[in-house]
This record gives sequence, structure tokens and C-alpha cells, in this order.
Amino acid sequence: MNVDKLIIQLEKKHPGELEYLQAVREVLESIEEVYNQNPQFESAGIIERIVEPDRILTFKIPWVDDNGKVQVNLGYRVQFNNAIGPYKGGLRFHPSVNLSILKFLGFEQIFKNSLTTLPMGGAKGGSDFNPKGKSDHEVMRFCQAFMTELWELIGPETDVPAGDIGVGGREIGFLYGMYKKLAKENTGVLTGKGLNWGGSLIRPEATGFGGIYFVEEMLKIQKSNLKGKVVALSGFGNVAWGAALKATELGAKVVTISGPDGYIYDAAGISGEKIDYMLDLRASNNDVVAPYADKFKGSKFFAGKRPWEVKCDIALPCATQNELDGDDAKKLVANGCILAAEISNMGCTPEAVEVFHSKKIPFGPGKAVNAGGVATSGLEMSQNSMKLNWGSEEVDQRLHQIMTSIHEACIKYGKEKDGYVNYVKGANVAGFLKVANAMVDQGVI
Ligand code: 2IT
Repeated sequence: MNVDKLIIQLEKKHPGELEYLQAVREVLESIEEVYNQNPQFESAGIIERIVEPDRILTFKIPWVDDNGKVQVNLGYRVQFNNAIGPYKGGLRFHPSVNLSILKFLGFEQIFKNSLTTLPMGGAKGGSDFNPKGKSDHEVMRFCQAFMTELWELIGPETDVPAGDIGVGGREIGFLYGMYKKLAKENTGVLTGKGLNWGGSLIRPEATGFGGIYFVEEMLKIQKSNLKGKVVALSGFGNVAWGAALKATELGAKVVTISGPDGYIYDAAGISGEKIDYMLDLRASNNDVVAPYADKFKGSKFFAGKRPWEVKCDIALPCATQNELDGDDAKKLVANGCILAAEISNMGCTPEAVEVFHSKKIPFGPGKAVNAGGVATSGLEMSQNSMKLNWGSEEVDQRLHQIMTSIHEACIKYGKEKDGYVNYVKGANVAGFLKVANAMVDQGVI
């Protein structure tokens, strides 16, 4: 395999799909060595097959807003790979959504889902619809229109969507209701469901909790832990909320959250009612964090800036892709940061990752660190299949064990001669091998 040649070919085929090409390049660079050591991969054409989605559904979503005006959005489902299980991955509703972003997310999801140890393939979907500022009725009409197109492609044993940015419990409820009406069945076709209609305990917390369990493991091998560590995180949604809760519980002090409007610095620490307030901020539907500074005296709002300029021990991007760049990484390192981990998908640019690697700062990539969300979706699917519910302790303990095993897999394939762990390589190789071997076993299909 020749990575540069493959990327040039892909660039020609998919011009301008920058996020997708970025995600593919990172994985190819990591697996090049193990790929070339396994000639069965080359003869089965694994690389050429794994970088292209199995299929992409694109559809139009016309709906009527509260003023009686017709709106038109675009919808997508990218079914990337189902070698080890049904297609699985979230739906993102955000104005920035386009095919490149959904292809990068679907591609990442293949390896992430493989790392969870559960039988799930990779997929992603969504729309350029913006739920911010919309009424509940508008969101309902949109979700119903979206599902009218999607339902025939998905099913509890074929493709199981879930939430991502802009898709939470409310949206999953409306989507599920419409699927149920169209398919005339009550099954685990979506995850992130409400607790009294098939959802799993701990699913809302899982991405953040799992991320912090992973960070704990990263610290443990350095004979350290979270007690007293100062944590800078970005975002203020579901992922940031879960991460803040668990990091605080384990003794860390979270000093930042952020939104599209800027970031909040709270030197006293974002804990207790301040973490609960993140839910109010989100419910206000305005996509801003500035009101936090009015409510909690002593905190400060920095308009239009990112939180990576503050002094911290640990940096955790929890918002979106490429939200921490090379300059941010340099600032963090200069300020004494000892660990960075993406709880968002591809939160760091390649330049940022390069800075962390060159300074031997442990860096956890999203597909390992944030796998707890989809892992708990997998546990929701298991509970749905068995038609029974586990208690929160049981789910949490399984989640914790899965995160520990993902960390072990990263060490197995990512530990370098000097003892530094390249988690990017570890996660990519471990995730890839399982899927590639399954593809070899199953023939050219
Ligand atoms: O990026 C992700 O892993 C998710 N948004 C969760 C996907 C899922 O199927 O639970």
C-alpha cells in the first residue's frame, strides 16, 4: 500500500471532501505497516473497499414551519461497513452537515465500533437542518419527514441510528414514533431511546463517562490520576456535561466550557449546580454559553475565543471536529498541559496531533476515547434483543470494562520502543484488524 498514491486517487474521486480525506489519511498512515505485513489484505483489496461506503442515501426533506412556510433540507445516511455487525452510528442535525462530514464520521465509526468489542458496523447520517431556535412542533414535523425517507433502509438487524450533535432524546422520540408508525413494529431500531420505551440507563452520560474512564487509564499508566487535575473542556452539550460530571466526581476541577459564542473560564471549578446549569443552557435552545458568566459570579466569558489558551493539566475537546488546531496545541503545551484526549470526533487537527506526539504528550483519539457512547448504544441493543433492562450499575460497569479494554488494545498496538503510547496508531490498528479479517473471511462482496 502506498498512502500518498491512494489519497491522491481518492482526492480525484471525491474532490473537496476535506474531512473525509483527513480521516482516511490518518487511518491509512497508522495501518500501513500492519497492512503490508498481511498479504491477504492486499489480495482481498481491503483498502480499496474499506475507504468507500457500501451505499449512501441522499434525500430531500420538505416540511412546513410554524409560519406556514415550506422549508427544504437535505438528509443523508451513509452505510459504510457492516463486516462485523449491523450498520451503527448517529444522526447529526447541524447547518454544517454535508457529505464530507458524514463520510468522515461514518468512516471513523467503523473502527470505533470495532474497538468497543461489540458486533456493530459503521454508519452515520443526518441533515443540514438546524434544531436551534425551532419549536418542538417544527422539530417533530422535520423528524417525521426525515424518517419517511429513512425508514426503509434501517432496521434493528440492518442499521441502527442514534443521536449525535443536534439529535438528543427529543429528536430520537419523534424519529422512533414515525418509524414505528411506518414499519408497524416496536423494535430497537434506534438507540438513545427514552427509558420507558426501550432506552438504556447511562446512555445519556455514556460518552462523557466513557471518555473520563479512558483518561483515567491513560493517567494510570503514568502512575497518576485525576485528583486535583485542572481540566479544560470545550462544548456544553451532552458530551461535555457527562465528562464534567465524571471528571468532577473523580476529583478533577473543570474550569472551562464553550459554545459557538466563546468560552467560560471559572477558576472555582464547574461542579454541582453549575454542571446542572449546562442543561438549562442547552434547553434555552440559543447555542450560547455567555449567560453562565451572569449567573455565576467570579466566572468570566471570553467572546469569540476557544478555551485552549487557559492553563490546565488536561485538555478535552468535547464539541466538534477540528476544534483544536496546531497553535492551540502549542499554547496548551507551553502552559504545562500533560494530556489531551478527544471526546468529540476528530476534535484535533493533524497539526495539533503532531504537536502532542512530538512533545510526547499522551494523546487519545476520538475513536477510542469517545467510544463509550456507541458502546452503550450496543448495550441498549442487547437489552432490546433480550427484552429486559439492566440496572444503571450493571450498564456503568460494562461501559467501564469496555473502556479499559479499548485502552489495553491501544497499548497493545500503539506502544513504542521508548514506552510512549501512540494511541492514534493503537486505536487505528486494533480497530482495523478486526474489520479487515472479517472482510477477508466473508469474501469479496
Ligand atoms: O459519534 C458517535 O459515536 C455517536 N454519535 C454515537 C453513535 C451511536 O450509535 O450511539
